[in-house]
Amino acid sequence: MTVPLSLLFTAFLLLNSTVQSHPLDPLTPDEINRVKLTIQKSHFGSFSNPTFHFLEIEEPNKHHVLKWLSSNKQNGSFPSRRARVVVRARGKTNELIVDLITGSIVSNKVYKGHGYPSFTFKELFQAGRLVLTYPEFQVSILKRGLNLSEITCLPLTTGWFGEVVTRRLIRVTCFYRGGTSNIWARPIEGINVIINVEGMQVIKYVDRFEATLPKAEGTDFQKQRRNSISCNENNSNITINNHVVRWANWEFHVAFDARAGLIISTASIYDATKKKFRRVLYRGHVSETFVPYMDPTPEWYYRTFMDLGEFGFGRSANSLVPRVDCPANAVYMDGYMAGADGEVQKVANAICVFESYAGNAAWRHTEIGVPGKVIISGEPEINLVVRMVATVGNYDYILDWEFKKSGSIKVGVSLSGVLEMKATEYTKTDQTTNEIYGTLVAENTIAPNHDHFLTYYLDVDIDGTDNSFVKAKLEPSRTNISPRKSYWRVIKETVKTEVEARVQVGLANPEELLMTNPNKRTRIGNNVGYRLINGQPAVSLLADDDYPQIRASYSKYQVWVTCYNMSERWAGGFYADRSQGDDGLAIWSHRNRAIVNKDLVLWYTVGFHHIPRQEDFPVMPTLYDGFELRPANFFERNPLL
Ligand SMILES: *[C@@H]1O[C@H](CO)[C@@H](O)[C@H](O)[C@H]1NC(C)=O
Ligand SMILES: *[C@@H]1O[C@H](CO)[C@@H](O)[C@H](O)[C@H]1NC(C)=O
Ligand SMILES: *[C@@H]1O[C@H](CO)[C@@H](O)[C@H](O)[C@H]1NC(C)=O
Ligand SMILES: *[C@@H]1O[C@H](CO)[C@@H](O)[C@H](O)[C@H]1NC(C)=O
Ligand SMILES: *[C@@H]1O[C@H](CO)[C@@H](O)[C@H](O)[C@H]1NC(C)=O
Ligand SMILES: [Cu+2]
Repeated sequence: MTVPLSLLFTAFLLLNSTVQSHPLDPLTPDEINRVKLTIQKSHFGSFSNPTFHFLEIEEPNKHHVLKWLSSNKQNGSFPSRRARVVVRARGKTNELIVDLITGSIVSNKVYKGHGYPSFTFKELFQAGRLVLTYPEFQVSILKRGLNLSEITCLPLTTGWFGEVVTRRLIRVTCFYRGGTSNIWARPIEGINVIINVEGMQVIKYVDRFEATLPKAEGTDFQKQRRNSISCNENNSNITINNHVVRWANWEFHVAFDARAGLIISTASIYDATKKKFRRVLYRGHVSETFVPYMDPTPEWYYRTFMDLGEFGFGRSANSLVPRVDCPANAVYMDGYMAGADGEVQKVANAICVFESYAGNAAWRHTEIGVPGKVIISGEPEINLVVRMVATVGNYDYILDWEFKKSGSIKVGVSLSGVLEMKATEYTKTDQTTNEIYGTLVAENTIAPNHDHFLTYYLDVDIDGTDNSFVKAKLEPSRTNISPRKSYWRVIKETVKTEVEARVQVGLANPEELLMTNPNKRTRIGNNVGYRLINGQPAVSLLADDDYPQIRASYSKYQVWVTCYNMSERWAGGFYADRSQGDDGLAIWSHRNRAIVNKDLVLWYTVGFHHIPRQEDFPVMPTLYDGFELRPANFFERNPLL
C-alpha cells in the first residue's frame, strides 16, 4: 500500500508542533497517526488487513526519565520517543517498536510463545453479530419461540483448559431484550457457540437444552437523570499542566492507556521541612484482573476472565458523566488510543480529577488538661481524587487514586454494573435441589458465584529508587517485670528474596508491611518508609492444578515484591488471551532474586469473593475495597501542621 506523501508530511508537521511535557506522556493523536503511517508504508502495508492490537508508548528507560526530571526540564523535550506496537498479520503476532523521531520501525519480531494479544473491539463486535446470521442459531431461536430481532449476542473470551491452542477463539452468549434494556437479565441458556475470530466463522455450535427465559418485568435500571443545579463553585486549587497534576503538596503525572486505563507516574510529595519534593511512586496502575466464575457446567466453566489483557481497561473506559461519575467541581482529561486499523480513537472525559470533601476530620484533638482552658483543634480532610470508570461487559469498575495531604495514597475500586446471570426453571429457592452454583436473585434467574481480583503494579520509590521490603511482625510475648503477663512487641524483618516476599494478608500473622529506604533516615534515626495498609483478605480458592489458576497463579497471594524490570508489568503475562501461565508475576517471583536495597515493585491485589445477593439485581449498588500507602517515618512529623 502506498501512502500519499501529503499525509506523511502533515503527520510530520503535527509531530513537530506538539510539545511534549513529560517522557511518560501517552501517545498523542498525531503520534498514533504517525505510527500507523510508518507501519502502513513498511512491508506490513502489503499484507491484507493487518490489525492493531496494542499501540502505546514504549516506556523509556527509568534512569533516563529520572535524570531528565531532576535536571533542568526546560532544556528541551526528552531525547527519545518510541511506540510499542503489536500487529496481527498473516496469522502471526508481530511485535514492533516504532521510533517516532525518525519515523522508522527499529525492531520487528514475531512472537512465538503462548497466548494472544487482546481482542480489538472490531473483532468483538463482529463476533457478536455473526451468530445472528448463523442458520442453526436461527433454528434454535425459532424453536424457543423468540424473535430474532430482539436478540443481542455478546462475545466472551474462552480461556485455556489444557488443549493445544492453534487459533484465536471467542465464545458468544446471547440475550433477549424483549422490553428491557437490561440484556444481562434475560440470558438464552443452553447454547454453546465458538467463533474462530480471524476467519470470522462459527466453528462449534451446540444447542444443549432450553431453560425458561426470565421475565423482563423489574429488570430495568434506567433512571431519569436530573439536571441538578450545582451549588458548588470551581474553587479547587488543582493545576494541570498537560499531564502533570499539582495539588497541595503533591505532584504527579496522569496518563491514559488502552490496556491499563489510568496510570499514575512520578508521584512526589513536597516536604516542607526538607524544602523539596520527595518521590513516593514511580508508576502505578492496574496490572491485571481475574474474574473466575464458580459454575463448572459446559455453558459456564470457561468464564474465567482476565479483563485487562483480554479486553483492556482503557478500551473499556467511559466518557465520565459530570455529577454522576464525578462531582460538580471535577476537571476532566481526554484519553486517546488506537483502534483496530491503527486509527485514533478519542475517549472524551476519560479521567476526572477533583477535590473531595467527605466531611471527615484530617486530624483533631480536644485538650482539657491545660488549667482554665479547653483547646479544640483540628482540620477538615480534603483529598484529591483521580478517577476513571471501565465498563467491561456487564461490570463497571470505578477506579480511584486518592491523594491525601498527610502523604497517603489511597487506591480504591468500586464495583457496580449488572451481574452475569443464568436462566433457570427455578422460581423459588426451595425448588433448588441440584447445586445451582450461585444465588437465585429473581424468578428464573441465578447469579453464579465468582471472584474479582484486581492486581496493582506499584513501582514505589520511597525517597529514591533503592528500597527494601520490611515485615514488622507483631509478636505476642510474655513478661514478668510487672504484674502484667503479656504484651506484643515488634520484630522487624527485612525480606531477603522474592519468594519470601509473597504474603497472604489476614489475621493469622499480624504484621505491618513496609517499603523502606534503607539509605535514608529521619533526623532521629528511623528508616524512612511507607506502609501498605491492605484491604479485605481475599485470595483465589481454586486448585493449583485448575487451568484458570495456572494462568492467574499470582492470585494465591495478595502481596508480592519483585525486582524492577521494565518488561515485567503485566501480572498475568502480556499475552493474556488463552495464556498458559508461563509469563507473569508468579514466574518472575519464582526466580527468587534478592530484594534488599534494590529498585522494587510492590504488587497488591484488591480481591472480592462475590456471593450475589438479591439487592445486586437488577443493578448492583457499588461495593468498595482498596488499600493505602501511608507514610511511616517518612516525614519528621505530621505533615498537615
Ligand atoms: C540541561 O542543562 C544543563 C545546564 O546547561 C546541563 O548541565 C544538563 O546536562 C542539561 N540536561 C540535559 C538532559 O540536556
Ligand atoms: C420482532 O421484533 C421486531 C422489532 O422489535 C418487531 O418489529 C416485529 O414485529 C417482531 N416480530 C414478531 C413476530 O413478534
Ligand atoms: C477549575 O479551576 C482550575 C484552577 O483554576 C482550572 O484549572 C480548571 O480548568 C477549572 N475547571 C473548570 C471546569 O472550570
Ligand atoms: C489555594 O492555594 C493558595 C496557595 O497555596 C491558598 O492561599 C488558597 O487558600 C487555596 N484556596 C483554596 C480554595 O483552597
Ligand atoms: C527482565 O524481564 C524479562 C522478561 O521477564 C526477562 O527476560 C529478563 O531476563 C529480565 N531481566 C533481568 C535483568 O532480570
Ligand atoms: Cu461480582
